Amino acid sequence: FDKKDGALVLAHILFAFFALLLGGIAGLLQSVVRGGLYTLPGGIGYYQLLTAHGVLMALVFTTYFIIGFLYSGVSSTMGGRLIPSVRRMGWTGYTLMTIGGLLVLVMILLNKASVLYTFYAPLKASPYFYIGLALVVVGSWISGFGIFSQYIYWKKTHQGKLSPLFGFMAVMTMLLWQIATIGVAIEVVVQLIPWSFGWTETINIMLSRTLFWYFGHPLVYFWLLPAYICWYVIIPKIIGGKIYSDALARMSFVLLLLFSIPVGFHHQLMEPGISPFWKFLQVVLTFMVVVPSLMTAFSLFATFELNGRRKGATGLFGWLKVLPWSDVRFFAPFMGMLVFIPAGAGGIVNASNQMNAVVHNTLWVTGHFHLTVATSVALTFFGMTYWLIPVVTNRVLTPAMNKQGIIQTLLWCVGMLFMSGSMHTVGLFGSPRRTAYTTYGDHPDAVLWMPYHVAMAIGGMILFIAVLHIVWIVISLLRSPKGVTEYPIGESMEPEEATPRYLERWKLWIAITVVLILFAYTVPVLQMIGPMNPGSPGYVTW
Ligand code: HAS
Repeated sequence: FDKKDGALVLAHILFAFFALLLGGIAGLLQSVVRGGLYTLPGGIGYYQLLTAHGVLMALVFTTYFIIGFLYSGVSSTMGGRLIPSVRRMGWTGYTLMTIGGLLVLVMILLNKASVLYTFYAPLKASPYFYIGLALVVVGSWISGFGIFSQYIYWKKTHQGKLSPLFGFMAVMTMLLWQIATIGVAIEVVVQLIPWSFGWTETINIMLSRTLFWYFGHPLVYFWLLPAYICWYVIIPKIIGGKIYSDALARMSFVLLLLFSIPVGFHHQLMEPGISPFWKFLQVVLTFMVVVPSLMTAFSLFATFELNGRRKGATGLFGWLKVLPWSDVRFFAPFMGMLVFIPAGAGGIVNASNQMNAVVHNTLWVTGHFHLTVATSVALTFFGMTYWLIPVVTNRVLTPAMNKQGIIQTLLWCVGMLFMSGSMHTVGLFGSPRRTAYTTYGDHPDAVLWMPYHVAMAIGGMILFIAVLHIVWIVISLLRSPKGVTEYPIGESMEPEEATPRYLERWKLWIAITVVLILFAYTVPVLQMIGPMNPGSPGYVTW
């Protein structure tokens, strides 16, 4: 692996794990506070910790890991190394993101930005918190343009050829990110910064939440797509099989681009100020975005089964026996896949209007995203780390480290079983999310919730040990023996000609995405900002 590219990738990965460690400390503390087991010293606030935890885990850990991983893959599959201008863009993006990220962190630590990771108005943070966020977004755009440039360079030097699957998926992931972040950029620059500086007195709450969720939902697919890249492209190679269908994999990514953005209202189903028709429409689109995940499940089962049959496995589940269970590069992402089945089912519950009324703003939702992003995605990212760090540092994974990885994965799953299991259950009993320790004056309902909150704290403690374990593994990987580790890229079962070329017609997919966004958002946004405002007291104009 190219040394200079390796340094860029490693810088991203190490920063990601640094954020994971800090976020893990905040997570442990807040879980024991909420369970009533500990009182915070020195004026540290519960919501301050919750903000730090959410921002560091959901925004910093993921974004750095994803960009580092995508750069590693495009370097490997599209040219063997990054062209110098792309590498420069990668470093510029990294620097801006890091300056912005540190500014955000300092504001949270100073207790000037305890606004949670969704930073909803009217909670107001210091303007420097929002400026930090804007820098992170601009930095990530530059990194995204780097990935597009490498793709364009590859296309120019390979006229008429189908792009490598990894490259295609990397472009799709960053495209999704660029289109989605426009919403949060407008919210931060046009609404939040002027308001927090005091230049504007009021803020349109409905609009700010809508702009946030226009970004916030595709954000979850920005986390998911790199995990899907691993499941589609890397896992077949690791298990010694082949990618079931290149065309199906590309199609599922196209569908994820089209349908992941015009669905933000499923986070706002319980909010006034949006007419039921537009909520209904976005719920229909939400059910459309489930389809590519079902296609992914189908494709994974097909890959596993065909791989097993080729190796002589018989019977309905014989293929399970020939999977490499003791290889952490397979085992950790596999546990992520397994957890994604109940996690995705929970998402479908959330998306259903009537059931959303039961679970919205309860700990059920927190349970849902600890299964999706904090288990399916996080375990997949951990699983990738076992070969990614050796690849970019020209080292090898030792059997001892592999064993540690298996233990770490199991620890994570057990911790999450306690934590997310109790969150889901107590959420159904009505326990609200984002609430510090309280028994509401010993109200019987709240007293009933308490054992579950304690179980959550036990899960939090196990997970904290697992965070320390993975950080220790990362440090050990940096010191593992020198050697060559292959970048595991799977091959498709079908010949290249089987993939229809229209799947790479970017202009077409971007145009359809824009049409869908305009369709889903134009009227409701106009209703929020004035011309079509029906004038109910629930509406505030600019
Ligand atoms: Fe979600 C809230 C709906 C997926 C993350 N979600 C959240 C929040 C986060 C989040 C962070 O409709 C909280 C935001 C906040 O702070 O308020 N979500 C969905 C739906 C899906 C979904 C329909 N969510 C995700 C993913 C996330 C994520 C992915 C992160 C990565 N979510 C919602 C809704 C809310 C919500 C509402 C708002 C709730 C509220 O009221 O506030 C779907 O995309 C899920 C589709 C998934 C599947 C599963 C496919 C299974 C696969 C695995 C195959 C396994 C194999 C191995 C092959 C249909 C691909 C098996 C092997 C064997 C041997 C068995």
